[in-house]
Amino acid sequence: MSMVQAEQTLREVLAAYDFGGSVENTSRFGEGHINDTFRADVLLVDGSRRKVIVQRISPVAFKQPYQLMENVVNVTRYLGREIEKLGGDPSRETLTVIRTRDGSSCVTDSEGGVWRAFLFVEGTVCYQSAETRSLFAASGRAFGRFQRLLRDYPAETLHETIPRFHDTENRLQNLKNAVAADPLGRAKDCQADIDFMLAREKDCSAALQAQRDGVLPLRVTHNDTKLNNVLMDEQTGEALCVIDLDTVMPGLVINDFGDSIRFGANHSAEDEPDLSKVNLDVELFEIYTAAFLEEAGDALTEAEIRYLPWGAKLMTLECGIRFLTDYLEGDSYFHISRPGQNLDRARTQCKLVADMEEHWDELNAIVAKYIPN
Ligand code: ADP
Ligand code: GN1
Ligand code: MG
Repeated sequence: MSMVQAEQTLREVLAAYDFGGSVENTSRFGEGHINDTFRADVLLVDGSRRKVIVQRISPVAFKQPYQLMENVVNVTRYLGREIEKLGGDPSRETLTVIRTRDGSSCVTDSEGGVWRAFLFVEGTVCYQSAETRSLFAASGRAFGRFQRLLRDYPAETLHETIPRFHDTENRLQNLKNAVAADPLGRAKDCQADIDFMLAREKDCSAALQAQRDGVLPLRVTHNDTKLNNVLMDEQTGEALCVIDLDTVMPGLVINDFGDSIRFGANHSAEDEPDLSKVNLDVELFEIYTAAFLEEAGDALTEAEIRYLPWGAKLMTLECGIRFLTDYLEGDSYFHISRPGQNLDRARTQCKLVADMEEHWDELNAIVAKYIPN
């Protein structure tokens, strides 16, 4: 598929929709690394305005966009029904896919790009870092609740939108392949980082082995639980809506926990070049643990709780491996806004992994408090 800028085909895409008025303005929106996200401002016939999210699904990340949309439609419909049973508002507490004029859940542009539109969840803030403890706790409750709401969802009906997404062993193999090929001659700039990751080869099997041994069960999981994939209510400060459902698939709950810790339990940006600013905040780890388990705890086994620190370490290591692989391969997967950004991202992850190792006993003691007697 040609990789034209999404802006070039956005107009065609808008023509496929009836948003109830005319689109006055469009702009790039959010700080996701994968899809091309736009906000469209619509002037309705009654003179009022609404916003919608219009998104091109990343063709690099997602090879089967129609299957992906089938997942998103079915999961949001299911969540909507569960939210309604609890007396909530599905149009704000989960994503709602807007249908095209001909009733489809997505539209293909003349370049082969696949797009979808969502109701814009108004009155929300999307944070890029855990600015306050209560914000981080709220996100933990949101992802814990997400886990709980989907506990009876028929996992076997979900498509695997990215095969082997959290297969850390395979991610490390991909890094080795990229180092061997080194198409841009970048490996020499990051030998220490490569060595750091290769030295943890055995770790890469920890969760997968537990899964193979039947210790950790497969569940319906989100798989991309960073703080900027949850919208916070502007008024109440409570988490409102879990978004970015492209990777909802069968997976390990420890990975959902772990990815949140990776991104949120520190006070630096994911691409912070000054590593002295990148530190695991153990208190935030504990706050998230308590909040996540408050909502999801009943559904989890003792082994899952015991393995939570592994989820944190593995998601961080894996994400570092992925950033570094993408850096070596020429930044084709994760969007970058400056050269070297994926290398900086990889290095923050290594720093956090090292911190987690340093605090390993402490992290395990924290989760042990939440194992029911
Ligand atoms: P990516 O996969 O690229 O991360 P996301 O689906 O997470 O794409 O969307 C990117 C950003 O767009 C989010 O972090 C959030 O700020 C914003 N966003 C996405 N969907 C909505 C929505 N329905 N309402 C309001 N903001 C949204
Ligand atoms: C991507 O799509 P986004 O920006 O929410 C990535 C995650 C990474 C994350 C790192 C589908 O998340 O796996 O952990 O970047 N999503 C996909 O910030 O690859
Ligand atoms: Mg996102």
